Formats: sequence, C-alpha cells, structure tokens
Amino acid sequence: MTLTNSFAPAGADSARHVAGLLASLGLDGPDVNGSLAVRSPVDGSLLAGLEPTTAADIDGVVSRAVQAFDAWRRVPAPARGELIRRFGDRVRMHKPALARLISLENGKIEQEALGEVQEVIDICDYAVGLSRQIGGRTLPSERPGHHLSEHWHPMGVFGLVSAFNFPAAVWSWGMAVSLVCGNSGIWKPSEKAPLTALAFAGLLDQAIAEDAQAPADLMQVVLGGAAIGRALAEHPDIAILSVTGSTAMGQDVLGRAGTRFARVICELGGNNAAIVTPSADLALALRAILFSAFGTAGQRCTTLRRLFLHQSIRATFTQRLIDAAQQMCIGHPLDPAVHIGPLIDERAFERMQAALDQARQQGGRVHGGERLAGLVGDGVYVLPAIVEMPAQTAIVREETFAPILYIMPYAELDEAVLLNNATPYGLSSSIFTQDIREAEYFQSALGSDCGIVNVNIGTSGAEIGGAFGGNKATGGGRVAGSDSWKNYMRRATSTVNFSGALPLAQGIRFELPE
Ligand code: UN1
Repeated sequence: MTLTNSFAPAGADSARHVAGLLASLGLDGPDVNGSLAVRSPVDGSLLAGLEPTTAADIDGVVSRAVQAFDAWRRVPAPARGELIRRFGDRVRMHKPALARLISLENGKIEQEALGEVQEVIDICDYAVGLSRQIGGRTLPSERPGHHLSEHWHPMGVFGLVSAFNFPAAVWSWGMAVSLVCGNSGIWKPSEKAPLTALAFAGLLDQAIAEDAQAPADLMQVVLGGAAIGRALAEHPDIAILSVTGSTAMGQDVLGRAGTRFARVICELGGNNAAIVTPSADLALALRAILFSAFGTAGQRCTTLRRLFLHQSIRATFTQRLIDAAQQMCIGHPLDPAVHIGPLIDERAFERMQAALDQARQQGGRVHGGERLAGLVGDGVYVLPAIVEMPAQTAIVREETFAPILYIMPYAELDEAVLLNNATPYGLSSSIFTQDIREAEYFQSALGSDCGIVNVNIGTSGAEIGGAFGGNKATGGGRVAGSDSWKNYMRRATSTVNFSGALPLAQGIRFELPE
C-alpha cells in the first residue's frame, strides 16, 4: 500500500480552487455566509456556506416549475433535444474543470470524476438521439376500420433527489431524458455535494438562456436536507420523482408520494456480489474485483461487497487479492497515482468500523480497514478491508457504504447463486467464468435476481445505454437507458373508428330498438 499526500492543497486553498473552477465555467463563486456548510472530504476544509431552501419556498419553486412545464411541453421534442445538445457541448468543453470540482467536493479520484462527467456527456448524446425517437406503437385492432395506437406525452414537473456519490451523473441520466420528454425539473442534490449541482445547473441555465424556446425556470435547484426532499415528495404538483439514496429514504418518499399516486423511480441500496468459478480468468477477475470493491472508496451503489470464491481457488485467490490491495495507492484524489480517495465523512468511517467489528464477532478475519490519520488534512482515509468470512452472516447481508469486501467460499454454483440472491437488495451482480453453461445459468431465470447481471466484468461501471436500476429493496426503478424514457411520460391508448359501423370490442351486441 502506498500513501500519498503530495497533492495536498491545505485548507483555504481548496475553497479558492473551487471558486476558480466555477469562474472558469462563467459562474459566480459560492456563497460563504449561509448555514449549509459544504466541506471537502479531501482535507475537511470548508468550501462554502450556502443558503438552504426552506420548506416555505417550495410552493413558489413548484409553481414556477408548473409554468415552465406548460411552455416546454409545447416545444417539439427534437427542439427540446437541441437544448440538451447545447448543454452537452458545454459539459464536454469544461470536462476537466467539472471533474476537478467533483473530486474536491466528493473525494473521488480524478479518473473516476472524469468518468462521471463522461457519463453526463454520454447521456446528453443519448437524449438528443432519443428526442427524435420517442414514439408509440400501432397495434392490430380486432375491429374492422379501427386504428389502435399508443401516444406518449410529457408528464409534468419532475423532482429528482440525488446522492453525494454520483453528484452529477445520476441527475443527468434522469434530467436529460426527462427534459427531452417535455417535463420541467426540480433537483435536490445531496447536502454533501451541492456545489457540483450548482455548477451543472449553471451550465444548463447558460444553455437555456441561449435557447429562445426554453423557459427560464425549466430546471431549478433546491438545497437542503430531508425536510426539502419530503416537501417535494408531498407536493401535489410534482408528477414524477426519482430518488437515489438509501432504502429507508426511498421508503419514506414512496410512502408520501404513493398516497397521492405520484410516479416514483427508486434507485436505492445495493449489496452486490460476484462469483468466481474454477474456470475464471483470474488475472482479469482480480483487476475487475479490486476496481468494483475499492474504486470510489467503496461508495458506489454498484460497489462489490460480497465475493463468492469456489473452494478450489479460495485460498490462493484470496491471498492474491490481499497482496494486490496492498499495492493500491491511497491519498489525495487529484494525485494521478492514487486509486482510493477519502471517505465522504467521519460518519462513514464510524459505520465502516462498526461493520468490521460485527464481522469479527461473526467469525470474520479482517485484513486492512485501518484509518490513515493525517494523510491529507482532516480527510478520512482508510485502508481497504478484505474480510474472510466463514459464511454469509448478518453483517454481510447489510449494505455498508465503505471499502469492505467480504469473501466466502462455495462448493456448487447453485449454492453461490442462492447466496448471491439472499439479501434484501437486487442491484448488481457478476460471474467470472469461461464456462458458457455457468455464464448462461447466471443470466437465466434461475440465476441472479438483480437488475444488472454481468459476466467477466465487475459489478460497477454500467454504461448509460442499458436500463440502470435494481430489484427488491433497490426499489425497482430504472433511471435511464433502454426504454426507461417511458417512466418520464404518460401513455395514452387511442382507438379511432374510421368505419361507418360501430362494432363493439369482445363481440358484445348492444342494439337499440329501431
Ligand atoms: C450510483 O452509485 O448511484 O454503474 C451510480 C456505475 C455507475 C453509476 C453508479 N455508472 O457504477
């Protein structure tokens, strides 16, 4: 393991760096006097003090969004796509600065931050294409002279709650698609990553200002914690909500929004597993597993947390993983040599330690997991933890948002698949194998019950083209990709009778007396 603090800009420098990055995007520096303190996980320094939105402001925000929707739904979809094209061009142009901002505010290494900005660019391209493809089907009517078809229309105001770990990408998946679908938007970013939100929203506002047809309040940002999220969930004029975060938060939003029949797209917790079978390409599996488990410091919803190794390879492959994890470089996320940046905050560290303690009590052998105090200012840096478990105990079935990889042996593939499925969550899963039978079984109806089922790649790093989301307590929502644009529109089924007769469906006779 290599530690590095070679990149550490101390204290106030991070704040100055952020202000400079925002200026390079043509945006004002952040407020400093508000009560919402934004700290950099890199070194613990204060980046901004933002003015939070109050629950009393929400009515005004929503009524502006309703007005914006009324204008935007009249704009043809391909013209709506033009706005996303302009926004995407700006993001492309400012990719390095945006990535840097993400690293400083969220702590992910620059390579991953660049990847996150690329996800935003990719979904913009996707949404521009989609703006010319949204369309319904014509279906065969059972009645002569009848035309049966589906029409897709904008829904209304779209509220989006995003998490700290993907402070830009998750918003962009939902928002870019929803905007071409004709909705207006309100974004509540995580209180831990509001500056990234203000930067991306600022670039979108610049694109809106250049677009004669786009209304000014098309996509508004609200800042604050759970109370603001609840106010959005309860507001009768918000037609669709997309929430990314914990399962408990999703349940809370579903409870509130469900009673008013709002549509809710949930992308919640995950406790993802991989299976390594005896035929696997172990060098490939090793790199994929380390990136999935310890990339983003274990703070992706797609992070690999549970690893099932066939008993014939368990001892040797576990040792290879432990050795390779020790080669990983931990430190300042802007240092190009670094693989693992800081945890988001002290709470994340406490939860990690509590999980490791429980793992020990449940028979686990922990390698790593210690804190590297003083590495960069007050940032929370830890060694990744590999935990050899005798079985899939209670703590292993819980989602801990930290770089912890539990390793367990298995004898038969059916047993490993059952273990893969034996958590409340169902987001992502992988199998490493060169045996086509094993690969197909894992993807079959008897295989993994997750929304993402991979072969010979890790659990994280999904592309934007495929539908993203998971089953069971992960919430069932598909945020973007494939046909998930349908989540952002209302469907009308239409039957037109162009005959002179009135045959009823199902052959029902209903004749009036002459
Ligand atoms: C998340 O962690 O909420 O598949 C999203 C991935 C990324 C997105 C993760 N494309 O890992």
